[in-house]
Amino acid sequence: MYEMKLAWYLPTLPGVKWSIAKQLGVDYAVAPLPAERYYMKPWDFKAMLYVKESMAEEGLEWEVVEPAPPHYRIKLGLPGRDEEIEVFRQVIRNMAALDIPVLCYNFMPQSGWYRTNFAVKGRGGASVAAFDASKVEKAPVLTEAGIVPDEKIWDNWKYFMDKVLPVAEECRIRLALHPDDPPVPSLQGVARVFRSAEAMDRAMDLFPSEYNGITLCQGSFAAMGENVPEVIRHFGEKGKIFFAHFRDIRGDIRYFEETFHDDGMTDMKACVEMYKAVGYDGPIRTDHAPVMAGESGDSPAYGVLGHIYATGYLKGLME
Ligand code: CS2
Ligand code: MN
Repeated sequence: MYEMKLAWYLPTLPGVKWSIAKQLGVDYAVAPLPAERYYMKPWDFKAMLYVKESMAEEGLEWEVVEPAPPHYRIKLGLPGRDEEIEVFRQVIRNMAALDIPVLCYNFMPQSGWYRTNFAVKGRGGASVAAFDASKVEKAPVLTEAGIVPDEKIWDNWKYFMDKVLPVAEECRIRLALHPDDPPVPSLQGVARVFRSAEAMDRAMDLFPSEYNGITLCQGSFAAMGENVPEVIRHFGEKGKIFFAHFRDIRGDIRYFEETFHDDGMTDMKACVEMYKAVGYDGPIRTDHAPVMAGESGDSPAYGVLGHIYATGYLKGLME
């Protein structure tokens, strides 16, 4: 079978999802830093250690830290960003000590990934997440950040990379920049710059380093209107894919809905063939799936049944 590292996005403590992942034949874990416990911060070495060890006990290899440590001030360039950067540097050093090779981060200010509706009905009535630009554009006021132009976000990212990339290089940890989702020019006046393949290329060119790479989020690139297999070729040929998000949508940047992984507008078979063609052998996880019949909707895009289905579909394509 093709050698990409099939992973699941998992919580940091043992439970049903860990067991289901193993029952699917998934051996790699993508996980956030653990919740604060007693006197341990999420980025404390001891906290990351018990997650790594507990997962290993269950036959799961913690391969990717996602999402990244707190970065609200970093993204907006606010006072206190240096303290947030220091936490990033500590997490990277901890990752090196724990043999966790990839850090997936994004630079989406203020909201991270964003949708205008989590109750849209997809195939068979499954609940899917949707983005309708016309709805969020109705916002009556700007946010507390005011107008933040592209250049300011680029400057903030460069400031962050100047201080974090050297530590990643020293520790041999791969920084995998996730494109903006949705890849709109701005949300309520705050720019989103990683909204095109060209912008992701610019990010790679600004810091030419074998530890500066991307998360190839197929759904985000699809929303950009990019040809996803070609994007995989483009970044894969340069060895810049550090992590892959397997998901799909229908629509465009004005309006899109998330779909089952076999029911979107992307040629998913061509994507998997392209990962193989460029020799990508890093981690890949199923990203955002519909919430299916009988499931509660309290963790949008992250139910279990849709990810089980997507994992089987991806495994079939890999085989
Ligand atoms: C997602 C991420 O938007 C996306 O494409 O991959 O935003 C991911 O769901 C979150 O960052 C997980 O914390
Ligand atoms: Mn993604």
